[in-house]
Amino acid sequence: MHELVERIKNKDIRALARAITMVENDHPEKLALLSDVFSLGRRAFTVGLTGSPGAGKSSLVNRLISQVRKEGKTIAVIAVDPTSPFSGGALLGDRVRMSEHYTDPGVFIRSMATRGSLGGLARATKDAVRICEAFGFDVVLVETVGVGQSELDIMKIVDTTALVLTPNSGDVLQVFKAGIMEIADLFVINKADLDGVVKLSRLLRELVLLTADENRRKAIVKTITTENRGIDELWEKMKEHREYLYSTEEGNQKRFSQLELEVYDLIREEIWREVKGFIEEKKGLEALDLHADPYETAKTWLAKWKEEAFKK
Ligand SMILES: Nc1nc2c(ncn2[C@@H]2O[C@H](COP(=O)(O)OP(=O)(O)OP(=O)(O)O)[C@@H](O)[C@H]2O)c(=O)[nH]1
Ligand SMILES: [Mg+2]
Repeated sequence: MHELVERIKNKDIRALARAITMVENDHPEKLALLSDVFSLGRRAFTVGLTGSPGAGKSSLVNRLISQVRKEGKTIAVIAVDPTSPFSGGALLGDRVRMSEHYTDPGVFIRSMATRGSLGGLARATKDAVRICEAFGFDVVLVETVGVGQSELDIMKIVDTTALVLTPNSGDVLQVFKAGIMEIADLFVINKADLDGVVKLSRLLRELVLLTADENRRKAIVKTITTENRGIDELWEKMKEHREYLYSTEEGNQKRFSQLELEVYDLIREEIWREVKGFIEEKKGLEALDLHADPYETAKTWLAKWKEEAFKK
C-alpha cells in the first residue's frame, strides 16, 4: 500500500493534507494513491452545499459542523472555489467564520482551487472527498459556489446536495436555471429573517410539486444562521435523504448513475492524458499554423495514437 495511505489510515492529518495536494496538482502517483485509498473501504456521509456567492453557505457549514459534532461524529469540510486559482486565499473570511472549529481534532477544513487538474475541479474534489473518507471522517461536506458548471458537478460527487437560496436576491430566478431543480436533493432558504421568504417558499413549493416524482417530494428548509435557527431540521432532512438513497430502488439508481459517470470520467481523463503525452512527445502540434483545421488535426493525431497503441 502507498506509504501515504498507510499514514492516512492511521489518522495522520499531515498525510491527509499532503494527499489532497497531490490530487489537486495531478501528481503522477495520483491514481495509484486513490486506488489504495478506495481499497480501505471507509465510507462517509457526503453532503454538498451549493448556492450563489454570499448565500450563507459557509455560515451554514459552520453551524452544521457544530450540529454534527454534537452527535459525536467527526466531519471534514472541503470548500471549493471555482473562481480562484489559489487554494486558501479566498477562505480567509471562512477562517473567521469557522474559527471555533479550527482547533477541534474532530474537524478538518480544507479549501480547493482549480489549479489545472486534468480531470477538472470536480474530479479533484471527488478525490479529496475519497481521501477524507479513507481517513475515517463520518461526514464529508463540500461547499461550492454555484457558478456555471460547478453547481451541476456537485451532484456527481456527493450523496446529498442542498441548494442554498436567499429571499432578498435574484435567487428566485436561480431555480429556473436549467438543471437546478434536478441537482438539488433539498432546498435551503437561508436568511429567512429577511423579507421575501413567503414569496420564495411559495414558488419553491410549487416547483417542487411540479417536478416531484411519485415517491419523494424534496424538502424545503428555512434557516437563519445568525440566530442558529433551522439547522437541526436541515441536518435531519439531509439524513432523511441519505436514508432514501440507501433504502429505495430510486436511490440505488442515483448511486448507480454516479458510479457510471465516475468510471467514464476516469476513462476520459486517462485517454486524454495518454493522447496528450503522445502528441507532446512527437512535438505534434508545434508545426501547426494558424489556419490549420482543428477537426482534421484532432482526427489525424487520434488515428496516429490509436495505431501506436494497438502496436503495443
Ligand atoms: N441576515 C442574515 N445574514 C446571513 C445569514 N446567514 C449568513 N448571513 C450573512 O451573509 C453573508 C455571507 O455569508 P457566507 O456564509 O460567507 O456566504 P457564502 O455563501 O459562504 O459566500 P461565498 O463563499 O463567498 O459564496 C455574511 O455577511 C453572513 O453574515 C442569515 O441567516 N441571515
Ligand atoms: Mg463561503
